[in-house]
Amino acid sequence: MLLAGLVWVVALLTAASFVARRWFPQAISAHAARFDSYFHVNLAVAGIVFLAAQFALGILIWRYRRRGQPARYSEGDNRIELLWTAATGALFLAAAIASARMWVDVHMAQPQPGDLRIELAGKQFAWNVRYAGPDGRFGRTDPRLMNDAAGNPLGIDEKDPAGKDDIVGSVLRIPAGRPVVLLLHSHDVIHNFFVRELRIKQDLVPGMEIPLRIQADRPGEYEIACAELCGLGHHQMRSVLIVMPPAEFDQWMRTPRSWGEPAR
Ligand SMILES: [Cu+2]
Repeated sequence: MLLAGLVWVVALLTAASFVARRWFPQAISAHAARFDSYFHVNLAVAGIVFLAAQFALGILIWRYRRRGQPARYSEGDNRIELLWTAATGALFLAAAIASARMWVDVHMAQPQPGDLRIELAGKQFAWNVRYAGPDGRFGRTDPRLMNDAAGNPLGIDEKDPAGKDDIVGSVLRIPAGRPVVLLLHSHDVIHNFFVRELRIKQDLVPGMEIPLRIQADRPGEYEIACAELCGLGHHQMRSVLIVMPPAEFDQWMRTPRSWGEPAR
């Protein structure tokens, strides 16, 4: 009886420690809130199954405790085994369908005509951000023009009028409450764009332009980390996502700058 009680107490304390824990940093988008509720439903279902199994274990310990008779062996019960295997399968399938939908809504989202487009390029070991500027058009780029020392890490062609007002910086600024399409590029190896508060991770793959449609609703500053081990300086590959009130963002975008002047 003592052992059965101990099993129940330990199970309850374990479950309580999971309930009391704060699992994530603040959520700043609708997707992040959805992600959190999916996680908590999973945790609740797993917790209920865990408590039920430990409770049943305690009952069996108590019911079949040693009373001096010889031990008896059980051959099992096919019906019960079939039932719990099917129930586990159904649970996994439901979880997979729900999470696949959530994944598709973020990673397969199609850019819309009114979306603000921002280029985000990763390289060992830094982030470069390019905004199209007030004209909304990106200028032509050429890899031969890439020159960090000259303030042109993305190789924008100075002769292209569309590129005259392009803004290049090392932090990512976006307006709050507006859908933004990040055009992800890598200049060398695979990197990964990761912002905890958005609950999003997306690889940057050399040779590909990967559009990622995001929307952040809460102004503030959040860390961007590279989440793909990309070389010796991987740990330094960080930047900041600054979510700004939309009016402030528009004003920042229209601030006159000379060509090649790095934006902060
Ligand atoms: Cu990296």
